[in-house]
Amino acid sequence: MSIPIMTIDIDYPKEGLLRPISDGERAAYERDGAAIVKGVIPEEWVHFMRAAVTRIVERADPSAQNYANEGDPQFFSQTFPWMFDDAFKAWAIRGPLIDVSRQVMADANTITFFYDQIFSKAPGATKRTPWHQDLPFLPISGDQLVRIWVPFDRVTADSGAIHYLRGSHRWGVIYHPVGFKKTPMVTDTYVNSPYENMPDFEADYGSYEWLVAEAEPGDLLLHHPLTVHGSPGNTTGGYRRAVASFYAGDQAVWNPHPANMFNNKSLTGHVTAPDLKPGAALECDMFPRAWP
Ligand SMILES: O=C(O)CCC(=O)C(=O)O
Repeated sequence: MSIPIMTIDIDYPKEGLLRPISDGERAAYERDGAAIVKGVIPEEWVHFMRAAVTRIVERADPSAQNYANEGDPQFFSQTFPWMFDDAFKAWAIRGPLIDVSRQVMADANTITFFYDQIFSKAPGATKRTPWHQDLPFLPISGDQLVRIWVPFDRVTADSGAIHYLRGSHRWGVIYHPVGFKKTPMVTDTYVNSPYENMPDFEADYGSYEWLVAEAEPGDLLLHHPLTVHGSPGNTTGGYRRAVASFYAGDQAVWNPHPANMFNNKSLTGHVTAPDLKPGAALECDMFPRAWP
C-alpha cells in the first residue's frame, strides 16, 4: 500500500475532547499502567466511528484477522485502518485523542500517531484475548508511549472487558509476544523475540491485582505498552467493538527487533514498514505528526 497523503476527503465531527484528563486519572495511569477515563468522547464521534468500524468489519478484507476458532462467532481485528479509510484517518490525526496524548505525555515536544487497530468481538465470540504486553510486538523503544482503547459499545465483564495487571508496566520486564492465533506465520515471527517467557498469569490470576475495565461509549481506556492485559470472550448478545490507537512522544525511537509486527505478514502484509535506522526518530509518512 502506498504512503497516504495527509488530506481527509470526508466530512467528520469537529468537536474535541469533552473535558481534560484529570490529575487523578493521570496519577492512576502512572501508578497502575492503565486507567478508565469516563465521559470524554463526544457522542457524534462515537456514532461516526461505530459506523466506520462496522464498515471495515463488513468489508472483511483478507488483511483482516479472525482470531476465533473455526465455526465460532468472529473475533475480528484489522491493523492500520487509517491507511485506507478516511474516517479512521480523521479520528487518528484530527480527533480528540491527540489532546488526550498531549495531556498524558505532558513532557513530549511532539506527538506522533503510530498506528491503529480495530477489535470487534461478535455476540458469543468466546475466544479470549491472551495475556500480553503491546511493546514486544512493536518496533519502538522508549517510555513516551500510550495506547488509547475506545469502545463503541457498552463493555461489561461478560462482554469482554479488558483486565489490566496493575503496576506491571513498572516491573522492568518485557515478555515474549504471543500470537492471538497460533498459525505458523505468526508463531515463526514471534519465536525470534529477544524477550523472556511470560509466566502463567491465568493460573495465578488470584495472586495479582487487576483493573477490570468496564466502560461505556464516550469513555476511553489508557494503557501503557508494558502493562500486561487480556480480555475474556463476549458471552452477551451484543457486539463489543473498539479501536485502539497508539501515540508516541519525540523521545520514542525506532527499534526493529526480529519479532516486531511488521515481520508478521498476516497482521501487517497490507502495509510496508518504513526504512528507518535503528534508534532513529519516528519521522516518516507512515507515522504522521499529530501535534504540533
Ligand atoms: O480488545 C481486546 O480484547 C484487545 C485489546 C488489546 O490487547 C490492545 O488494545 O492492546
